[in-house]
Amino acid sequence: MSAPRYAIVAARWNERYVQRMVDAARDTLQRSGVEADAIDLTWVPGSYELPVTAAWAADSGRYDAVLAFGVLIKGETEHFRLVAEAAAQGLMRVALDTGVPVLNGVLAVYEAAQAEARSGGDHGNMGAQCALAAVHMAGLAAEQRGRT
Ligand code: RBF
Repeated sequence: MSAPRYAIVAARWNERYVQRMVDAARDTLQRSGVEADAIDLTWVPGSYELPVTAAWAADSGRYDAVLAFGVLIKGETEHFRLVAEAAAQGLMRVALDTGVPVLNGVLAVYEAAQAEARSGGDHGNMGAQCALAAVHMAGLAAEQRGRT
């Protein structure tokens, strides 16, 4: 079996927090034995663009899992919730349509401090959590392929 490959798709909005999640994801994947050059990163404008980009990666057949990262911080309106829900549903659809595990690392928070806490602060790092989940799911997907 060929060495596992992972795609990371990341949204530029609130990039400072997203970058920390991407860094933690890379670090955790590599600590799990993934080669640095087996991780491909694609930046997109915002979280709303994550699902189609995840679909391109999943459809390519090159990746064992796709990790999607974004940060939505509530402004004056509920727009952050709409985008978060659209991203979550879109990412789930990609996973179910392709059978490739897609990890949802999109934070939807009320204030920047909550994003800070979840991208390497008091509440851990969503990037590392998604990377561990990605490795787990890639293993399950490989087992599943072995059964069929
Ligand atoms: N994208 C994010 O990833 N995080 C945000 O906090 C965020 N806030 C937005 C707020 C508004 C009012 C709008 C219009 C867009 C926002 N986006 C955000 C961008 C969105 O994900 C997408 O890139 C754009 O809507 C273009 O499709």
